[in-house]
Amino acid sequence: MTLHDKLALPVGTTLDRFIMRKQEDFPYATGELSQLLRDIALAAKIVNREINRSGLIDIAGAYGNRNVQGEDQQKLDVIANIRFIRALRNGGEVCTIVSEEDEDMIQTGNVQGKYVVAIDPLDGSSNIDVNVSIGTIFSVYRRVSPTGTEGTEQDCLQTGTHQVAAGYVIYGSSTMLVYTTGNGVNGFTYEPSLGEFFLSHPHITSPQTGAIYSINEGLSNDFTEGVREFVAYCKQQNYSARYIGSLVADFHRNLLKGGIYMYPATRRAAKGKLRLMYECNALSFIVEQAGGKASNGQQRIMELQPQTLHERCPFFIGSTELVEKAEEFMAREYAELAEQK
Ligand code: P6P
Repeated sequence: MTLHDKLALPVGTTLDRFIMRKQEDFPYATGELSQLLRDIALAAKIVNREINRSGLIDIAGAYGNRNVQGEDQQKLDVIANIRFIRALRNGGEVCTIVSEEDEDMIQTGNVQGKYVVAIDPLDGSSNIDVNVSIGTIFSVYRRVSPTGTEGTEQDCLQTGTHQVAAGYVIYGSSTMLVYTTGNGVNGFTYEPSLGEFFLSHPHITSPQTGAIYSINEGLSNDFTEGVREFVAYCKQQNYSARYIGSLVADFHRNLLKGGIYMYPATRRAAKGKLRLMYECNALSFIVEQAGGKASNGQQRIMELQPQTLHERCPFFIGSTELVEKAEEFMAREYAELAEQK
């Protein structure tokens, strides 16, 4: 490389340019999904700025309401929800949104919009005040109802296999957007001085196995025997216990390094804590595209048929060999459950 070349190293591929180049991966691509992804990236840049300032302006802390999940809303939950809904509404491509922060479907008014988005605008927000990484998680579906009308529950309650795109934003030591449109997984790192996401992690693939397990062991007394036995197996293997309490942060680390994240059913949460529509399906699409696996302990997450917008499911996601080992430990209890039916 000549001195001249060294003087002005290329800054890399922006998200916009990457999306446009990949657009030809889509049959009959008319640019609407590309526009939708840009709308999400715009909202992510705005939310990133507000998260980074939250200690300086009065937007940290509790909002004073409880969301449909019965969880205390943080001010930034509300702000992030507004930002993503507004960006998707203004972008015009999305007819209906399912958000963790809203009990009912949100009609954007874009009745010609071909897409539906399910989103957790800010997951792990209880960690905001202690400066732990948090994230946004999103899924994109093509509507099944005719354009020209409002989106329907049928548009929203599709299995994860029908996702046309999914991704997450991690607001951490750096802010990254990681997404898939079914042609592999790519990661983009935000450069705030330029206001752009740049391709930093092309073609992300997840190790087939790993030595990290992520689960809230404080709930161990509530775990089923199979989960307890798998956790004991991880300890026998001298795996590292890593649990941040922020799904996107735990998932992102395990995606890159190999490992398994688990939020099983417990006595208090018979179907687990995490939501199928806007947490489990999105991350399952990502992990499968990266060579990993995601199940509820017995079934592929993306084949679960949602019955309600905010339903929860037990969640085991990460390196294929670790998820399959966990499923082996749980097989006996699932067989016993099947016999009882
Ligand atoms: P627990 C955050 O509330 C969240 O939804 C995930 O981000 C996180 O992994 C999990 O819940 C933590 O739950 O019960 O271990 O505090």
